Amino acid sequence: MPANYSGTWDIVDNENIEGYMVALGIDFATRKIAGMLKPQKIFEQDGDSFTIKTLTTFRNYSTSFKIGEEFEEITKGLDNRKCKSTVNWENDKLVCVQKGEKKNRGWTHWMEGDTLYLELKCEDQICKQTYKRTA
Ligand code: VL7
Repeated sequence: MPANYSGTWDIVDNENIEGYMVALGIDFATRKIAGMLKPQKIFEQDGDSFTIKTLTTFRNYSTSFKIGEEFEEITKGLDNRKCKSTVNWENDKLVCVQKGEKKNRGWTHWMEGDTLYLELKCEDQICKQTYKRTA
């Protein structure tokens, strides 16, 4: 049985979101707003099918995928690029590779009890986020 990420998670730590956004080419004004946000993650998981919603007071972002199946991801409201994205299990970690214009782009999630971790990477930047389960 794979890990079950289903639930609601609130951010408690956000390290180097600025560097990650610079690597994505996000403009200064948007970075100043986005850097203040406290995202909430809603995971819906049914076996190997996932929807991950990232909710904020400014914008929301949602992605749905099946493990191991490449999909076209349009990062609407983020940097508005197209990626060929694939998410795989690495043990109980969820590892996403986002192939596209930006090198070394992707993210990894893992859990330890009621703590959810996320590393977002783009080029030479890594943003490290920590979430606590609230539902
Ligand atoms: C990554 C924010 C900032 C542009 C707007 C800020 C909008 C968020 O990739 C993501 O999640 C994965 C892993 O959980 C699943 O889709 C969302 C959001 C990081 C990067 C970029 C600033 C503009 C705030 C909706």
